[in-house]
Amino acid sequence: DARPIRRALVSVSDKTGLEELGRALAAAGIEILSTGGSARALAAAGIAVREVAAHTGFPEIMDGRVKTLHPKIHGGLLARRDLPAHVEAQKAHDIPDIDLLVVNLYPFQATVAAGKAWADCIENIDIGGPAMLRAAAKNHDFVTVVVDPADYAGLLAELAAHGNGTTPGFRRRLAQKAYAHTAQYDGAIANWMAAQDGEALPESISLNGTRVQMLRYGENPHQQAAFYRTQPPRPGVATAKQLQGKELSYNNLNDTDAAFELVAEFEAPAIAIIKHANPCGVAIAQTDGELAAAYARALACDPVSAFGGIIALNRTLDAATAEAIVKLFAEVVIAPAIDAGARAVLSAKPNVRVLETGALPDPAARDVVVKSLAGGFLAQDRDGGRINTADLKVVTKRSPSDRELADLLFAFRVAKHVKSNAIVYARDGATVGIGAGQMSRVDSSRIAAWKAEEAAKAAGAAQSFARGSVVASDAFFPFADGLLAAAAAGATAVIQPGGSMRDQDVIAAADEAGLAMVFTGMRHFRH
Ligand code: 93A
Repeated sequence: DARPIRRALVSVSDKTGLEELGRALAAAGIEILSTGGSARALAAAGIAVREVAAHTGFPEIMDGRVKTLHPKIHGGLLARRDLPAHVEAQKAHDIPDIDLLVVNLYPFQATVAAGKAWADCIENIDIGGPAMLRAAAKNHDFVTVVVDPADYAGLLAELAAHGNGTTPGFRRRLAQKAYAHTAQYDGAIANWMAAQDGEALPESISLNGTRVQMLRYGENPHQQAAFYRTQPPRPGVATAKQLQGKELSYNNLNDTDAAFELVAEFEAPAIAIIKHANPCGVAIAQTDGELAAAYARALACDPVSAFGGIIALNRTLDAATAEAIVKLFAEVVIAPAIDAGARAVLSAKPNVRVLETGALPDPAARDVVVKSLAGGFLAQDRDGGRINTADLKVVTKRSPSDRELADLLFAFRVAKHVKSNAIVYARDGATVGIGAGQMSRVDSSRIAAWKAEEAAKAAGAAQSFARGSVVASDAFFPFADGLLAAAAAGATAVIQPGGSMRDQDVIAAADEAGLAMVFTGMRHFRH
């Protein structure tokens, strides 16, 4: 029950594949109608084509703003061939059928991405194209609609298989694609206009995603999942090139994103090991040449959990660091660049997924973060907050030493990427104990201290790694108990937002324990 195609309308901004398509349609005896530029391109290739203006008897006007917006076009796309009244109207007004519509739209998103002026962007809002796409898609019982040059080959195969016709299922799939495309196109326009007016979170917002791939399953095997890329994408997981390894899973992608956003926080060379979206070790180095050593220090924080982890770097991965990484099983390695030596090392472990991004996500870039909930979704600005020395307020009698200060800032940046309640012990630019995702802050403190002890045991060290460390808390200590647990574990300095009703009690306890403590004035909850 294929429907034969006798007349096509072709109107495309992206002329990719146009010549081959036109030639095949003409060879199949299909009459081609076309708009100015598309008609010229087809004619130049020696393909028989009739101008839409000749077909309608109405010229393109207003710089092309009105070229296909004509009843003879829309009637030809919308007429139900099975309704006598529609067929009568076609006869009365001389409206021939249009059986196939091939349209792609003015490049609005590309114009915005190129940083063009307001007027250019406005002029690149396509009106006639979406109108035709929506009309043809509505009438998919009779009309075939193609919006993506990637579908030309499939169209030609369908025509060849069905005597120059298309089948209902084929037309319906393409109709769905056309509506998804026009919705996305209008969403991009609306979001751009909101952004021009400085509204990060406008009255209504459109989530523009294009599917990159279907995933084997979601967070669990009984859940379906897919990976979508937004426009324009921030550099990161969505723009990465996979150099080797098995297909990425939902959890891989989620964890890899967390890992890469974390290392992007640091100006110094940094390496992080992530499990279940929480770091189990992070370290920074003085120079790029010390990345392998930094990896060893990150690993020492929690060598048990690190097995099967995700490893992210904010520098080019070199052979020495890759050698260290492949000694333990890693699920994913992500870095802005992977040098030839490192590639050779990694290729010996073909299961490891290796991603190269070319760039780091800008930690200060504005972006909207979305989380769905029953009946809607929450949207917020990305947490682009970054604490520097100048933001700190010393609240204890003792001020932190320079070494403590550097570790405090490091630990607080790590804590921003640990699920709340987050407690992070750090020493000499490496985490030594991390407590994540507990309902009580004091539990996170205890877990972090216990982890520091376990790590020390595993390394054969005489005393807990928390001895002589500093500690960061993502939110204020509501009572002195969490802070005292940290002091008992051996931390000498504390960084926390402050702002509790009992700040004075907590400060007094810190003074009594001889701790240095700084307030950031900024909280970093993460859920
Ligand atoms: O300016 S429009 O919104 N007005 C129209 O009537 C119209 N009809 C088709 N843009 C219109 N188009 C678009 O022109 C198509 O969607 C396509 O992107 C482009 C093709 O123009 P040309 O064939 O002249 O290169």
